[in-house]
This record gives sequence, C-alpha cells and structure tokens, in this order.
Amino acid sequence: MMNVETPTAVGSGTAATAKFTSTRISAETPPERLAAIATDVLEAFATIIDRHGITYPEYRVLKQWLIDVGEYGEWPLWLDVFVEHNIEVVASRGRCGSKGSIEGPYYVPDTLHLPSRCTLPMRPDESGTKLVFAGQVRDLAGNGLPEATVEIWHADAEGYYSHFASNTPDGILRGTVEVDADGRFEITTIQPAPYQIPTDGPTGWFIEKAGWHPWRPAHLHLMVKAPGKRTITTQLYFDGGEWVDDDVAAAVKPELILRPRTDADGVAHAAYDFVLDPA
Ligand code: MBD
Ligand code: FE
Repeated sequence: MMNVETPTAVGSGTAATAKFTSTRISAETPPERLAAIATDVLEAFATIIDRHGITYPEYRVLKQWLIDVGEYGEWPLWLDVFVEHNIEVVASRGRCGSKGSIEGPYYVPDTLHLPSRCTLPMRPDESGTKLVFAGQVRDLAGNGLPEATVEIWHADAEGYYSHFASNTPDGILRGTVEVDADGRFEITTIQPAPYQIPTDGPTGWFIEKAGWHPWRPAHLHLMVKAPGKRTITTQLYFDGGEWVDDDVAAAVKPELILRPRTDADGVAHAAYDFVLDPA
C-alpha cells in the first residue's frame, strides 16, 4: 500500500541509495591514476585544514555529519547537487550536439514505453498546468533519428519524484518515448514545481548552516538515446521560473531554457530538438 504521509529526507535518501547500489559500477581506473587522484584529494584536505585552522570540534562535527549523510542515504543527493555539474562539464568536452546537464539522483531505468505522441502516466486528478512538450531527435547533419528514444522524468506539481517520495505512486511522470519515423515526439504531461532539497536531512542542514537556499528551478529530466549515437543526459528549465538564475545544483545552462507559450485553454506548449553526436 502507498504511504501517503509527507515524504522525509531519510525516505527519499534511502530509496535513492538503494536504487544506486542495485547496479555494481566499475570505472577501470588504473592504479597510478587512482594514486594521483587520491594524493590530490588528501592534499586538498591538508590545504583546507591549514588555511582555516580546522579545530578538533570541527573535525568531529564533520565526522558525525559524514556518518549522518550515509545513514540518511543522502550521498547520491549531496554528490549530485554539489559535485556532478563539474563531472558533466568534463564528460561533455568535445561534443557538438545539444547540451547536457546532470542526471541527478532520481533517474529510474526501464520505464514504460510510450508512442511518439503520448501522455505520461499520472494520477487521474494530477494537479499542475498541462504541458505539451514536442520536438525532434536529429543527428549532426540534421537527419531525424527514427530509432531514438526519449526517456523523460520529472517532479509533480509539489516537487516530488515518483519512486523516491512516499506520497507518489510508482511510475508516474516517467516514460520512455519512442519517436516517430522522422524522429519526432509530442509528450503531454504537467509542469513540474521547483525542487526543494529536503530540509530534514544532512544535505539540508549543510545548506541551512551555510546560509544558502535549498532550491532547484523546475525542470524536466531527459535521457535521449539512438543507435550509434552518444547518449545525451540533460535537463530543461522554464524561462522566468523561480531559481533558474540561482540553482543550488549549478546545473542550468542558457541553451537549456524553454520558452513555452500558453494557448487559449491554459495549456503550455514547449518545443526542443535534440541533436546527437556520433558515439
Ligand atoms: C533533483 O531533482 C535533481 O535533479 C538533482 C540534480 C539533485 C537533486 C534533486
Ligand atoms: Fe530533478
């Protein structure tokens, strides 16, 4: 049965950690490279400790906080909010196609396959402004890619993601869209709300103690794949939306901002085409 209580930091953190650890990762980093990286990490610690004169109480608070992040399952959240944007910049070096952005902690693979014109799974009474998101997947030469898939996932109108918040049914506001013969798609959904980092867990405490804000602008997550092409993982934002200019996760790029128009029925229509590099 679904738990309809207000989601907690430990609940979404634990779910994100369980999802992440369900597949085993290998990076095949050679020992010399590993040693060089480890040396630099330790050197960064040494520099910070020396520069700020870090005290024993501060060291013990750090230790306790690191333990808390693990116990709340928030390592996927904390890392994706504060570190992943740097990784993404390095990973997208040399690309010519559409811009990528961070994946974040809430991707779920193998979601429901949907035809090119589709409506995402949602509750019968899903709240939020209706959004029609349309576009085309192409190669660098401008040819439509009929075998592409557009995986999409986003928060609901309260900022909660299915599979990670106890008040949302599994599978909603997620799907794997199969484009048409021209590479086109038209996805009907609702506009997500901005996302607030849970304030009742160690990532939220960290942000609060530093005097920062815990918000990400409203966004759609996309993962676009086609045979023989480099997969794009990206996010799209909404022009003029709150926090677009001040994302806690630093994952907004000017090329990733949608400018939807609203029709006479109050439905928002947004367009975006994905251009994929060769693999
Ligand atoms: C999100 O929804 C997100 O996209 C990222 C990157 C981090 C935390 C929550
Ligand atoms: Fe997100």
